Amino acid sequence: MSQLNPITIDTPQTADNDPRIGQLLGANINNDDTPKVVVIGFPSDKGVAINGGRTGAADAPEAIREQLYKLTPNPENYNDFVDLLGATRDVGDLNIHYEVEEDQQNLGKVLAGYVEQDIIPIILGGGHETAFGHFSGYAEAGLETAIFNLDAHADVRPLKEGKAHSGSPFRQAIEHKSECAGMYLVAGLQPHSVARSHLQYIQKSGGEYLLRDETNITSISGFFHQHENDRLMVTFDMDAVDQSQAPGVSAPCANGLPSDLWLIAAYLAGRNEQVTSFDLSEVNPRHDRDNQTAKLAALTIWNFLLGLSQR
Ligand SMILES: [Mn+2]
Repeated sequence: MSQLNPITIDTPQTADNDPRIGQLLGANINNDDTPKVVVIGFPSDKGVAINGGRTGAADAPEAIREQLYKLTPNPENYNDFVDLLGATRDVGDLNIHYEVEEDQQNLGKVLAGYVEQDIIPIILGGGHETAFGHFSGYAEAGLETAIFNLDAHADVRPLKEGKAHSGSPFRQAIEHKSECAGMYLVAGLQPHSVARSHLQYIQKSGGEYLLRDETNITSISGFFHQHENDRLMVTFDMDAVDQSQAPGVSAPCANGLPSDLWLIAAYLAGRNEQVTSFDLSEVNPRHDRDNQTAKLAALTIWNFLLGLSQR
């Protein structure tokens, strides 16, 4: 059975001279051509449930695509952006079994085939357990990668009763037997939401962190370039953004980052040659307000694509 379920988002109907992302995706590639970028959904929130959070993130891939498909390509670097979209394939959603480890492993197996070929996956989570499935792609392929996480939380909690969850992905990656995890960099941390022992754990494992007030464009771009690996997997947890701008998340944050900074960070990740994959996790449409968070999520992907189109 195929691991991927095709998606069914209506293509927006617009004038010929006003095409939208949904119409442009994959326009330059045939079925057997190799894409430059793939979009893949990971509709799971089982890890959030195990971590004691509010569920709903499983609905995010569809909600994000609905907003993303309606957006225009950037009118400024139009040709490059449209070319990139034309070489980007939306391969659908992973078939989820609601067994976190199994689903993460299955995501890893699909992603391994892409990262081996230098195809850039954009993964639409899911709870933040998505990120360990994302890392598993590198582990499966035997490729070492540094990890950059933009998040209110460190997500290096131990397993719960032996089970992986949305708060444990980076401890799982750091301790993984493949030893494929390079440096772990996490920015946007809320000092009132991070155990001291978890920060010590990050430092002991050779990683680094930036607290929320230290997280700005300069420090983020510096962070992107300081790791020693050729590869950098990037993961964005929507709960890093302020609750007023991202209400639809599993764990809202009263003093999060402004959405401007978040979007620039997504653009910088796209533009950075070393970034080899990207995921966006923890969007929770069940708690969204007028699709505000889904729209910000779509803009996040748009900005990452914009950066990619300018490499
Ligand atoms: Mn997280």
